[in-house]
Amino acid sequence: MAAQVNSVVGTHVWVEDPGVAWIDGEIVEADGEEIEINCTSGKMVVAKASNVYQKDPEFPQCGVDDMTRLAYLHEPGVLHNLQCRYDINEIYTYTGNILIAVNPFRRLPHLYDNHMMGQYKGASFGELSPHPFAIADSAYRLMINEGISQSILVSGESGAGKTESTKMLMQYLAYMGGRAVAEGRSVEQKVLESNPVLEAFGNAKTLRNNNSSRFGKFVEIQFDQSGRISGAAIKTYLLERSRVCQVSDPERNYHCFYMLCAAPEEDVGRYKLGNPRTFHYLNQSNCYELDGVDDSKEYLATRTAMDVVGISSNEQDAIFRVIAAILHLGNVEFAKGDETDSSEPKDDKSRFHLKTAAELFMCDEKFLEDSMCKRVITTRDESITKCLDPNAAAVNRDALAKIVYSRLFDWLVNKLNSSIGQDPNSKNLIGVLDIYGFESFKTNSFEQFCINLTNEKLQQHFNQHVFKMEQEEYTKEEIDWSYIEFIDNQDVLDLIEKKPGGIIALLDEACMFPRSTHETFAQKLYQTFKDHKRFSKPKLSQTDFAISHYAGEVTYQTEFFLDKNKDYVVAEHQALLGASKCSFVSGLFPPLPEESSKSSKFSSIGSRFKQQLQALLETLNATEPHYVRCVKPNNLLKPGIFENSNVLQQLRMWGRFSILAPDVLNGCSDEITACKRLLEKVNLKGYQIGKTKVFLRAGQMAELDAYRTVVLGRSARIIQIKVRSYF
Ligand code: AOV
Ligand code: MG
Repeated sequence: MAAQVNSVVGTHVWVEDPGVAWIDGEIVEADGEEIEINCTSGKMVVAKASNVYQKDPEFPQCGVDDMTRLAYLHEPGVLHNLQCRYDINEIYTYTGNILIAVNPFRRLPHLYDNHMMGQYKGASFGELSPHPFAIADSAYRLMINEGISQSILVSGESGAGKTESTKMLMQYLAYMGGRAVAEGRSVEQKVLESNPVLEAFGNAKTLRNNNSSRFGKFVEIQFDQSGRISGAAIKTYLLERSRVCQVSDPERNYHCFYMLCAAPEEDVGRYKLGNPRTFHYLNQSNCYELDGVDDSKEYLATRTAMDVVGISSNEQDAIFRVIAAILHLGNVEFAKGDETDSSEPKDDKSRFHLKTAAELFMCDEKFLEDSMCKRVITTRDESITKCLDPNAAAVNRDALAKIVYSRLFDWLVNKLNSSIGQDPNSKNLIGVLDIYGFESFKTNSFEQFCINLTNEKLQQHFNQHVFKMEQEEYTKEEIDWSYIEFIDNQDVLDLIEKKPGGIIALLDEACMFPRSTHETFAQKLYQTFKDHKRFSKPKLSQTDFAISHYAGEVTYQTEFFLDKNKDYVVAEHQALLGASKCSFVSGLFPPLPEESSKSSKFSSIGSRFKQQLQALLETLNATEPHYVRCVKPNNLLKPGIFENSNVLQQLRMWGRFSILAPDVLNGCSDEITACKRLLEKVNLKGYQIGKTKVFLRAGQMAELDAYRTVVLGRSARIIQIKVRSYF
């Protein structure tokens, strides 16, 4: 490997450090491959020359706002630049035309006000400080000028700032595409206010983020001929259902439950609610409040947002009535009934909650009880009513809560779409994608599996985009690009998605065989993928499996995979709520079409999700993409803390991300000749000279600098050369 450094005594360098990833210092002795460094921390370190990187002597104190302007585009340089900027609240940095956003974990309101939006309007890209507004502005202008649909893809791990960035992008697009005079509730106002509504019902506190999106979201904003917003389509992806009845400490259930418990007395009284600590669906975790969040205010804000987006007050009442009913439902406990293996509400308290839930759902109380404690089995000749034991009844109760909640969420999304309205004539679209970030917890289930698949797909899209951009750059420079390496994660995607034979296909197969269990499913995975590079079986488990994702290895627990993959509504639940006297509730359970109620064809959540992702990627592929990559600087979710190793881990998972620099040379033949001569003279090999740029291999910039130090003297920086780097 080529030396990464000019190993002359006195040179300032970066050297790896087990604590803070990289530290800087000065070479005090260089003996071939061995280099001794006096670090600024006071430590003396001996390192191999290939592990030491040149520090830019001309690095400005506040960093540079575009990574491609770094003389040394290596890992410590990139990291140092982000940190210097973060320290002075410059949370945004470009890498070419990709925006890197480091989460400040503190409000910076001046960054996003109207004045700021005015500044970015019409400013050319790169003229002002890096900002999501600049990305949105450039997408908007490309759409207007070239008539090509655009997309802005926001990625990063959980809690990195995707949802916040997405809101700023939407805010700017609404500003650009808004009407000067508000005509009642304008389309753009509705588009913006859809965010707090969706967050109230689809976000929750997790270990990684106090406001974690538990669904994926793609908002396609439609513009008319004159560039005004004329409609929008919101698509959501797979809401995490299990959270409705299962919360682990110190996480929370969906925000709306706590908001409703903190609502004005009148509402709380009407729904017979009270302290969230009294509800089973909330008190499985000890966390009820969020730092800096007042749920009673959030309740009112959500109501206001619902007004803006056109949800009537009757509908709002029905929505919160259903939310309250779910809480009461969760408090119905079961005890053994009179018949063997039967069950009934445990005590008066359970009966009270059952009665209240029935009232709120506006359905028959006895019918509700039976739909949880009994199951009708229909054979060809007869129907048999089977009693469920208390455990099975509780599982059944949770299934009811989950299906109601998920139907409610879907209703909200449909309502938002119909209220905002679609413009069927719009040819100009800007899509903004905000998905759930990569997750790896102590236990990871089917939800994490789907979330991580989404991230894996998006990563592939990013890789392809960067590869294409580099190819174009090389073609423009008329040099050979055949050796650009394409960093690929197709093997992980195949492992998960391939049909037949991938994990999702095997899971579907397992779901269709009545005798399958999670054990047999896991065994099948072990057999099938025993030689797969990205798959492994953890030593101490007979049912877990691990996938080596682009962002790291995740171990999944198969226990609930089969159940969670099955997409069905218990017939009794359908019948119960379909018959509700409340048209809102019965509307959530429209009658099933004849064939589908008869056919027992298995419907798989995993496969449907896979298809949705495929469709999303096809949409994205028809647009010109822009990227915002969010970075989470610490896991404490606190301001002012920039943990090197944490950030590095996120940078590394992006793979190569150096987009080549803006033009630094004009294609003047004299300069090309000068470059050639210079490079020949210092005996560099493997570089390529393009029309306007010289492409060096990693480490060659340092060689050049060494040569310069020796021969030309410090000030003689003749040409600025950018280094392609691979991380
Ligand atoms: P995520 O969307 O990437 O996570 P969020 O956008 O919810 O992450 O950001 C997490 C938290 O970080 C927010 O609630 C804010 O407190 C803070 N934050 C992020 N960006 C900013 C910003 N630009 N200014 C101020 N605070 C910010 V997840 O949804 O979990 O993957 O599934
Ligand atoms: Mg989010």
